[in-house]
Amino acid sequence: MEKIKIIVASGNAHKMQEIGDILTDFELVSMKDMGFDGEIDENGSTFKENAYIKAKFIAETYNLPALADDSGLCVDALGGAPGVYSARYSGGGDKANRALLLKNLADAKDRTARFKSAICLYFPDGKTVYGEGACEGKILFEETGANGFGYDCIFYCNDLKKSFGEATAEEKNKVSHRFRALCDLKNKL
Ligand code: ITT
Repeated sequence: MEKIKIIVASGNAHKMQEIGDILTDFELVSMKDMGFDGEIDENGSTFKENAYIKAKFIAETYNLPALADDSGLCVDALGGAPGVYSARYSGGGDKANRALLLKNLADAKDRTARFKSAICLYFPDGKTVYGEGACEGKILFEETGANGFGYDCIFYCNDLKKSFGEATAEEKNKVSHRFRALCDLKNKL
């Protein structure tokens, strides 16, 4: 049977790779491949709202189903920050974001944290399906491992008993917030 074509509304190549490795039952194309090279204003206050904004924009632009992931790291001792601001936490990219988070947690007794992901699949007729997932862990005291992206090397994953930076892509994709959100979405389709 022919696979349904879905545009992945993300400019993050790491996310694209993970979504492609997990969601194998669809034909996925990147928004870049569709010719989109702009920014989408993510002005929502929740992961779900931002996933909706990105998926709707791309689905309406190209008149095809579009899927977006909005995700981030939520740290208990920081009241859930950086949360939806994870990508823009320091204003200086992934390395600076990790450094700021470690600095802000220097005196924290509790380093409990979780990655969260919200996925929105938006169809051109306006129908939406959502998936949500989380992955529990702790913030490490220093960068550990070189795999992954974003906050992976400072996140100790409770399920894997090691950092996401030390995990292979296969290991991460079996337990991650993104994997769980995509499973939740698939169950609702
Ligand atoms: P798109 O919006 O274009 O998809 P983005 O990187 O801006 O790409 P988000 O707005 O959802 O994506 O921000 C998510 C940020 O949260 C991301 O840049 C990382 O810093 C962090 N993050 C999310 N999932 C992660 C993961 O699996 N591993 C490490 N960091 C992650």
